[in-house]
Amino acid sequence: MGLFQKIKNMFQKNETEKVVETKEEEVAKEAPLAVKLDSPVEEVKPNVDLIVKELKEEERILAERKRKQEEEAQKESEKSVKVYEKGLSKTRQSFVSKLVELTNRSEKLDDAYFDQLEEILIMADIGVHTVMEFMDRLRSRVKKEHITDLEYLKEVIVDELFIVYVGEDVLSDKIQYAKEGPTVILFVGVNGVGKTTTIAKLGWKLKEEGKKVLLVGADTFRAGATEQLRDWAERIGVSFVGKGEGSDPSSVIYDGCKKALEEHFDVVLIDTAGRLQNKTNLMKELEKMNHVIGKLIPGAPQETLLVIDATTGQNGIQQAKSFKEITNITGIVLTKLDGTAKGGIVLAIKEEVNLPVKYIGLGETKEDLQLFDIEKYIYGLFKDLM
Ligand SMILES: Nc1nc2c(ncn2[C@@H]2O[C@H](COP(=O)(O)OP(=O)(O)OP(=O)(O)O)[C@@H](O)[C@H]2O)c(=O)[nH]1
Ligand SMILES: [Mg+2]
Repeated sequence: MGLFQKIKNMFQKNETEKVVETKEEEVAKEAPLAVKLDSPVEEVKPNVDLIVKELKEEERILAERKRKQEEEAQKESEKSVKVYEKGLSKTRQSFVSKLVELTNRSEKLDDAYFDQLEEILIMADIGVHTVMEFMDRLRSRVKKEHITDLEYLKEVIVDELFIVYVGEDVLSDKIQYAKEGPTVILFVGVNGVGKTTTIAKLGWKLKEEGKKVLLVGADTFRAGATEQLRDWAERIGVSFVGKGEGSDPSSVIYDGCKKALEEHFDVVLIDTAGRLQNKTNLMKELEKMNHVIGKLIPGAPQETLLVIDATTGQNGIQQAKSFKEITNITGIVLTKLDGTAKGGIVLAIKEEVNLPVKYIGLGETKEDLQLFDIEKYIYGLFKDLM
């Protein structure tokens, strides 16, 4: 089955699964009871009745609990799909409506059609190389499958975009947690991209998952940066370590890691200053930070996430290339996707910098940070086509 159908079925499937499971549960519930009820031994009957009653009650409670859990998971998933839908609406409106328009006004699949499609994709910031690869794949598939139906072609486009993104790759989009001891995540990125806000959103999410979270304010460069993070820590109800403006970021990190070890924190999120003006200095500073972290907590930082502002388009891609040269970036957080019509940048990052997008920011509230999920992303983009 193609991705288009798969995503289209995503929600209906959830519904039918629920119905099927309920039926199975009912059968399972009846079976052991039938045996007990058939028992011919008279004397123990009152006992059997009691046991049956208790069993029934226990099963009812278990079934109820399971149903609630499933309901919660379903609600979470629906909520997350909604955040994607809403956050990608700008991109969808410009990108998909252009695609629909093109399909409506074209009569056949000719060179003019392909040229205009190419233009639409490039306008969405998908990135020239990705678009080229995609167009080649699409042209050869059209030829091979003798596709002439423009409606069907829309489905093929969704499928092929997915394939271009996933490729043969094994890049992990999940956060790597330490097997033991605190997991340290270092956030880097230029000014104003959304590092501090992302840390707050992620801190809140992890706390909700039951983790003990520590925020470390190692942006000692910008006035007010420490206070901004401290305020967030208070608002989301997690711990905080920070020093005054101008102190050595590595010494703040030292204090943070020490506290994390002594007080058994699960996750340490470190905010850093966003400067890329002087590459050599930044590289040295990051080296020092990594050294301090690794010395106190072997194997850490488990993740160094580069935060990029999606509204800056190709500029963001350049930042990713530069940061990749100076330190070991393990993933990208792409913020402000809600503020751009060029949400195709997700695909360009993959193609041009070959780093996994781990989280995306789809708005300013704490719920708006989402683990990147290619299927929800494609659904968010193409939902009007389905
Ligand atoms: N719409 C939208 N706004 C966002 C998102 N993420 C962050 N912002 C906004 O971007 C602005 C800058 O965010 P910060 O978190 O302060 O950025 P920073 O990288 O820490 O900035 P510096 O500390 O100055 O380097 C704030 O107004 C945030 O509310 C997002 O996903 N969507
Ligand atoms: Mg900041």
